Amino acid sequence: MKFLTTTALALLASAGIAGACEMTLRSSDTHPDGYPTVEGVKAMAAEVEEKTDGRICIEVFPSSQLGEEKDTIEQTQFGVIDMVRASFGSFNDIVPVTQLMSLPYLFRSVDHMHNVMDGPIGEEIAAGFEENDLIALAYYDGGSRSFYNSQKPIQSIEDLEGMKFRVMQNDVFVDMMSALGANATPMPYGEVYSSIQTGVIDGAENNFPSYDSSGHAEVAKYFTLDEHLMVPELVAMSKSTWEKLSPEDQQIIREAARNSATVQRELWAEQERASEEKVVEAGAEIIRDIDKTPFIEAMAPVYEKYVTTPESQDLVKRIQETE
Ligand code: GTR
Repeated sequence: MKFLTTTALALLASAGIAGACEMTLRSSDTHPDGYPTVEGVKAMAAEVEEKTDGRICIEVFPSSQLGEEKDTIEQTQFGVIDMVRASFGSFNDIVPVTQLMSLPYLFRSVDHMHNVMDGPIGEEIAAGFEENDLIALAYYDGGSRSFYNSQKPIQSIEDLEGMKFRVMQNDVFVDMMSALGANATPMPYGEVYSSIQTGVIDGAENNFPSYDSSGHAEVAKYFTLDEHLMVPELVAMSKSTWEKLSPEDQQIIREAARNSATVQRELWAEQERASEEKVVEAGAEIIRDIDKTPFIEAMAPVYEKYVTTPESQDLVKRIQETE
């Protein structure tokens, strides 16, 4: 130490300060590194780090390293984890309004979903998260979800009769399967591959990027493009972490999260195409051009069960009326 001059010491100290994170926020994602949601939060992290001169760092833990989605949401509520990126479907038991937002065939297209989520309805829904100790920071794209299975090409609802499909762990999706005459097996994402492989279930449902990156395409090659669900995805922060931040830092984080949604949505569009191509090359059979009308009509009992109060009826109507 005695060989270092005071100037050198001062330089070292300032380098240390500039490079050191005063606060490191841990963010969870079920998807692997490189997946659009993981890269979206990394883009957010880069902006936050830059705008806070390295004071606030966000570390993304991919591939369910911090736990399965539902568990990590609860941990985020309690402030054990600072952030989580997850599908609205996994928030159903915690934030009631996400049940309505997870109704089958609620959104007509991805553009429709973006218009709803980026407008006043998106703000309203954010308030529902805050009541449950979560701060909604950005809505990400999850495309549309369709059925895939290991047994046979599904062309119609009749083909689903009696088959067993994994769904996310929520009642809306269980009821959706019953309405289609199939059996729902709710389970965490990480258990789906082996459950299909060992025949515990016949298949599952998801978008092309998940079907591809999870390896499900290897064990369930029949993919029916029925697009029964378009479920928004969310980057949320623990309210207890949020309250530790200064209003200025909150603003930086909000802005960076919003900007990251643009990055994520672009990456998403590319990944959807790339994954579709990849699974087809690897031997998946995509059943297109099916008649969706019977699928849409079959959902009537699900809407009857969940859209019961005047408030929920009004919300669904406003969503349907959004361009
Ligand atoms: C994916 C979604 C994940 C997770 C998963 C699942 O499409 O991005 O957040 O919800 O589906 O089915 O569990």
